[in-house]
Amino acid sequence: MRGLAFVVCAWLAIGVSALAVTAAPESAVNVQLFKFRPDRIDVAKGSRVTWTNQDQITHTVTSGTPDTPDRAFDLRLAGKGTSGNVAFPNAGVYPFFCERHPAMRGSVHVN
Ligand SMILES: [Cu+2]
Repeated sequence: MRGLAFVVCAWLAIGVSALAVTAAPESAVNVQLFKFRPDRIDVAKGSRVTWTNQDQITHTVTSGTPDTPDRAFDLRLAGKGTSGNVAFPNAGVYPFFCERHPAMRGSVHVN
């Protein structure tokens, strides 16, 4: 019985430290009044960016530009309060736009 308690404690300790190690930095973009706010976001490699829709209507967060969408990611945010996130493991500049409102554009700069 004592052995089991020790194993459980050790398992909990490993679980908690693993969580701390894998927690990637997070960055947030609001989608509000037909704009991405901010429209440029700078993050470190390995970060996760979360977009949250503050408008009542559906917006998308689609990778690429309206002329050349690449759909490396394509989030559909169907109304107020919906959100989605994308991880960026590699450095680079990742433009995105809203497929329903092509004037809505932004970019993620991963360093
Ligand atoms: Cu939109």
